[in-house]
Amino acid sequence: MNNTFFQNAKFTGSYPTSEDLPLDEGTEIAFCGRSNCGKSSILNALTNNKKLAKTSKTPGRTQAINFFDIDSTGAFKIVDLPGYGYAKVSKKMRSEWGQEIEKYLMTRKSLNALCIIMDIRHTFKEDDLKLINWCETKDLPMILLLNKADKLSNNKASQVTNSAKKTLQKLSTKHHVIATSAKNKTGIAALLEKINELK
Ligand SMILES: Nc1nc2c(ncn2[C@@H]2O[C@H](COP(=O)(O)OP(=O)(O)OP(=O)(O)O)[C@@H](O)[C@H]2O)c(=O)[nH]1
Ligand SMILES: [Mg+2]
Repeated sequence: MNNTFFQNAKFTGSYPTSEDLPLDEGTEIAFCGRSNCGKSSILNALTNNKKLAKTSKTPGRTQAINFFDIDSTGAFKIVDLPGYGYAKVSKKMRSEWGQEIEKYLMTRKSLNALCIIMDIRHTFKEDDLKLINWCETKDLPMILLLNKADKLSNNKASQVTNSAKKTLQKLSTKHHVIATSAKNKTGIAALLEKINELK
């Protein structure tokens, strides 16, 4: 499959709260995960556009709900959610972010699937598990990415991937586990394929 479809992606807006979001129509896939796991980098790798979503070495870069139109009709969107679990943000701010993410997840009718991203070196933190369980409860399809796979040997990366697949095997909701690297594009073609199936 070629990814020319994704290469016309456009940033359409940044929303500090879950109120006043773009119209709840068409289909959306939301990217979520702990701060610094590489959500914005994966989006850029998918769309082959390093400038699409802002990335940063400093965790907590994405502090709003960012919308991207993937096709020109706006019928298919990707949503880059703020990262969770960033310790250096005040408790109050963290809980406000959490609430905004939760409100978005609970109310958004066009949300078709969740792409949960983890750092392959630090899998399954409490917040990740919460999201996975939430997908199961809502019967929402999920793609789990083990990102920064370039930080491990191929052998170790496939060990972690297999073990993550085992952890999820009891889920009844449709799910996929893919080891990715936004840096060297490992797994990006597989991710494109799965998104295309789910959108
Ligand atoms: N080595 C390596 N570095 C990566 C990869 N993906 C992202 N990074 C780096 O990790 C840092 C964080 O990436 P972001 O894409 O900004 O992460 P994020 O999840 O959007 O972070 P927040 O917006 O803060 O939640 C940046 O320095 C990226 O260059 C990867 O696959 N491999
Ligand atoms: Mg980001």
